[in-house]
Amino acid sequence: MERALLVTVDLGKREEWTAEERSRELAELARSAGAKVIREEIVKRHSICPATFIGKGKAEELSAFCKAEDIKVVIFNNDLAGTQAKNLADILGVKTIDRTQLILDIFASRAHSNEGKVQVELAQLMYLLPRLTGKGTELSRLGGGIGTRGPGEQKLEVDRRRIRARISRLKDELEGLEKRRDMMRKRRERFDIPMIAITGYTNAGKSTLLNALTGSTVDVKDKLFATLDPTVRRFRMPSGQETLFVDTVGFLTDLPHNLIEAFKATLEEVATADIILHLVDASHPKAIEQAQATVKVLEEIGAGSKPVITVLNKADKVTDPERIARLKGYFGEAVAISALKKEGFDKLIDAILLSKF
Ligand SMILES: Nc1nc2c(ncn2[C@@H]2O[C@H](COP(=O)(O)OP(=O)(O)OP(=O)(O)O)[C@@H](O)[C@H]2O)c(=O)[nH]1
Ligand SMILES: [Mg+2]
Repeated sequence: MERALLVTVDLGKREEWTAEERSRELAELARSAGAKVIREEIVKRHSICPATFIGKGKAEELSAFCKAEDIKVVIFNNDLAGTQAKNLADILGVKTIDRTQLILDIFASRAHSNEGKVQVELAQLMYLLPRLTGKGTELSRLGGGIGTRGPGEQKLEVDRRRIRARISRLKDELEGLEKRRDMMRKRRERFDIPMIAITGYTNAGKSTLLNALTGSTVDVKDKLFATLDPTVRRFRMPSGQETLFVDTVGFLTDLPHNLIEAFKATLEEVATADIILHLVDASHPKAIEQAQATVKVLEEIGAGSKPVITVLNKADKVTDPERIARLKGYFGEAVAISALKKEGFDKLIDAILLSKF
């Protein structure tokens, strides 16, 4: 496991997530990428330092810490500009990556299908392109591990012209895959099987719900972004009606835009569904903010006007009896379930039947 130092800059603005909360989530991401978080540093500043982001003095202080603690990677919670990343790596003396690179790295390690791999490589190259300075030697300096993995790992080109050519080839390939998907969708529509998309923040329990309902065996992990490729399974309603449930990639606050763009095809499974189940981890302290981030992504992918059923999952884990009632109050209408204990499914199915049939 790579020993990691996390750095979050606190500009003192009042935001929905405090710097500490954002740092907690970054630590979860880092853990999901296989890092061992040694320290979470919160740097308070009035403004960003254009050259080194956190200021030269602070960077030198952290550099000493990295040496003393054998840190292998420093992960910044904000997106770094190309020059900032370069200057920081020079001072820190270890691999320096930002939140987007960390997320891309997790996606890269989870991509199994051909389509998933193409989408991840596309997102990685789109991230890289505007950041290449000069001849682009940054990649070789990274030296393996977190932040450098990917389907295109061996191929990650450093030449702008070749990257552009590769991006357009990958886009063509995706278009071909999308056409196939379109055909499958049309076939589905002809048979009039309603499609229900399980969506929500990463780790909300989407795959657990799919497995519990349909007896499927999608990988369930207490990790962020365990699922990347969509899985579709049949489910017969008690009324006998056949339905299809789809489990897809989870959402996150400030999901890198390149990633959303590259994953359009996967996310279309959600946008074209008849009903959206919005799974919320009711036991998470930031449940409401996570739900807001999910709604934002749903709007961004054109699923904003679909019928949505809010599902408060992990109700078994909620100890405060008032909490579920409070969350129901916040969301208007919501169904509380435990995907793990298979509780509340009757009410969930009632809600689905009410909204569609
Ligand atoms: N206590 C409790 N834990 C749950 C419940 N549902 C899921 N979990 C746990 O939450 C973690 C994440 O579950 P997943 O089903 O992988 O979540 P997901 O939404 O598919 O996550 P990603 O694919 O990573 O976005 C696992 O450790 C599950 O065992 C629940 O109802 N109660
Ligand atoms: Mg999953």
